[in-house]
Amino acid sequence: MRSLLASASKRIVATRSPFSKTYATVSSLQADKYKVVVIGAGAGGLSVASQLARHPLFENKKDILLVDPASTHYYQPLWTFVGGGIKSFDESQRPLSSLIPSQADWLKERVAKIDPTAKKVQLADGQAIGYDYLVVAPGFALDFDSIRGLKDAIQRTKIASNYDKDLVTKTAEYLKDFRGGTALFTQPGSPIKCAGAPQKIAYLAEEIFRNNGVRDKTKIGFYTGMGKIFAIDKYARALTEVAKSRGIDVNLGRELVEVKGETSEAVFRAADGKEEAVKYDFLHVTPRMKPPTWIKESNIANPDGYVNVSKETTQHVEYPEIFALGDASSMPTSKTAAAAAAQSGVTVQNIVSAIEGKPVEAAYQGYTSCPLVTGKGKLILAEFSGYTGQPLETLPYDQAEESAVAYYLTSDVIPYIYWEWMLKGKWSGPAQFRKVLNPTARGD
Ligand code: UQ1
Repeated sequence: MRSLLASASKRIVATRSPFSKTYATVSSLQADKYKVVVIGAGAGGLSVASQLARHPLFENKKDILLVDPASTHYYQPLWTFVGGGIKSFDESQRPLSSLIPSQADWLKERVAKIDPTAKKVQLADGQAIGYDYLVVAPGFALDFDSIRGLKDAIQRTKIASNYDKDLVTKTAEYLKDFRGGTALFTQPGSPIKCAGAPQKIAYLAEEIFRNNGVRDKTKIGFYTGMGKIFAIDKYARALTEVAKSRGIDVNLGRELVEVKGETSEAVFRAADGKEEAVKYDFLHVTPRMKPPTWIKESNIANPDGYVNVSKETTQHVEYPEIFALGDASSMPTSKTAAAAAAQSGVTVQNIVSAIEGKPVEAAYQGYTSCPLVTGKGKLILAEFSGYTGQPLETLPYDQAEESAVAYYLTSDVIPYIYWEWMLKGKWSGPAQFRKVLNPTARGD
């Protein structure tokens, strides 16, 4: 025990000093065990940690530990606007140190594995930290490597991706400089975060090409491995119309499997295994995504590698002290920050109930939202339950219609809600607003 404590105190953590507005960069861990350990300081993890930190149960003590090796937190929903040349990349990032709640410690370290029986998180540096409750929210890893030839082709040809912090600014640059030819936009056939984003950038690109006078020299193709343009029929119908009216050629059931940099060709595979090569001058890639492999290695995964939780309570099906939310969780809904927000409220309520010895019964109903930008000042605000497939719209109009109000809500109001409310533990989705603005919508 002594040696464990001694080694724990040697670990480097960044923690905020309660006595000043600046952030101490290095301090020591308070303990080798925390009441709640949260893995991942993304939208879901930070939101849960901040809500717990505001709860009286955690008043005046440091009993929450966030574990994340990142130095920077990104508001990834902004990256569509960054790639479209509408917002600066800088607006999407903040130092993670500035977002850690003062009631929590932050361990800037990678997780190697969890031992759910011993209730310990093994860290990449070989050390371990104990927990009473564990929140698993590490998000998705991008799998660019599963596309053959992509790495080489990125060096030789104009390829970008709004899903990557380094490639998103390339999207803006290449679209601005595009002088005609073929622009292709891809989406894989497996779950990704923000499943609308691969087509949003096609709409923004089409508008940029028109404004730059090169649209009539340009062919635009959207290729998706999915069988539909969008999972929910109501929005799929509206988006199919948008794509048609903008002259975007939509190809369903076609997944990007290879890029040939030497000949500037993208190779798409159909469900029957047939492959087709298409020449491109610009290629926007959405890679496959997967939960971190240590989830499987820790025996807390479902067969697909996601943390195996109840889709209602967010509690692990086998280990009641483990909860999970966000992209790496098994909850079968569309993976978005809006979903993580709704899941965070339920997770916090249930952890508090568990600590207090009460039944864990708060239930997530699958709420998620996808703000589908269709141009500057135009947006289809999809809001629905991924569990029922039914719309759950907050605003008092038909949200399948392109709207300027929904655009400015998404470009300017929701980022404020995210930084100032969600990450500070004061937002778990728009359900309260919906009750007032659209009382006949039901669901969460
Ligand atoms: C939302 O709550 C949320 O999380 C902060 C988002 O993530 C960025 C969203 O995109 C949306 C649309 C919501 C829902 C909020 C409203 C006001 C409809």
